[in-house]
Amino acid sequence: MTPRANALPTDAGELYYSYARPADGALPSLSRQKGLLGIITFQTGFVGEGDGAKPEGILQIPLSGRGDDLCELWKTTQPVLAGTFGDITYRCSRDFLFGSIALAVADLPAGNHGLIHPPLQNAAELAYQQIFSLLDRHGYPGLLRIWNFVPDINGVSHGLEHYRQFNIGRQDAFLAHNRLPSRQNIPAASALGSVDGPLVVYFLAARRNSVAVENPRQISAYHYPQEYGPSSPTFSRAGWVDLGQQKILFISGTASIIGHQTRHGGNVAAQARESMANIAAVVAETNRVAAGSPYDLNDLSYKVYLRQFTDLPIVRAELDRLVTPKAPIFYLQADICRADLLVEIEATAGVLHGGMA
Ligand code: 3EB
Repeated sequence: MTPRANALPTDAGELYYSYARPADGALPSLSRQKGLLGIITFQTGFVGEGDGAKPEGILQIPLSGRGDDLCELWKTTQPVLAGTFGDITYRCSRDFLFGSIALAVADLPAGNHGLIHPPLQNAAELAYQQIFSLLDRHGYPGLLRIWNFVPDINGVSHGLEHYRQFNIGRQDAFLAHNRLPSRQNIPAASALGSVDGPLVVYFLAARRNSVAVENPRQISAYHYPQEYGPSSPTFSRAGWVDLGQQKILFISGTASIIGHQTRHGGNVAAQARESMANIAAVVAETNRVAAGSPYDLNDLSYKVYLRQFTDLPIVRAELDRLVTPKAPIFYLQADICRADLLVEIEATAGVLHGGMA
């Protein structure tokens, strides 16, 4: 598979991404911008509107609220249409589809044989089934990037950790939609814990798939051994896509894992350094497999998830030594999918910055 085979027409609409703290009351007008694909906030109590109503087009992720109170915004240069499909809300341009789904997590019976599936397994399978059906129906098969927020991710019910339940349902949906035979169909992803509430997933898709990139320092997550759960996590370490004018790299949530094992338990500074070493390895691997100008750690924008937000000064000091002060870094508080991980870092390159105006 050559990266070139994934090139889109050179007039593909450009993709913009930014983080900002909108002025009080500005969110509703932001949500009416031309070309808006999506706005995400990471606060539990929704602020910005007097009557408490949530402006249309804004996805609220129920985190603890201890992180930066920034919004994340995605937009494109082409006209956008809004729609719904099952439980999914989406906006799409000719080239991109940005969607989100929030599913209540309930003890429902599922499966064809009267089996009771654990609730996060159910919710994950339903969410991913709907996402794949939408992408197939509307012809955006390339799932470029996906973010998963699992309520109480390290909690246990039905004898199984919620993240492990989630992994079973997610993998089953990939299999049901025939997306697992090819490793190129596995998206870059992040998986974090939210405070109690629905399973929330948001994603960016395109007409063509990205090229999946793995990390030579880590076993591919889809090959993790059973000690991390009955079904392995279905995500790639990164995805690279040539959109003509833009060559975009989405680096998955990256943690202090070597091989398949957590390193530096209890030491958040060392975990941050190891996570950055893993990101550097993914960047080097992308530069090896992808044609074109090489990516550099200083050209990425970052999102950092801290299990304990009080670790912020320590982690910030580590990152400030490793990347230029100009690199945008967005810090959030969230639980991480393994109980011994204290930090997860994701990164993006090649997306134009701006559009929050
Ligand atoms: C890891 O490397 C850390 O399950 O979608 C990072 C990014 C992690 C995505 C996912 C999990 C996921 O295993 C955890």
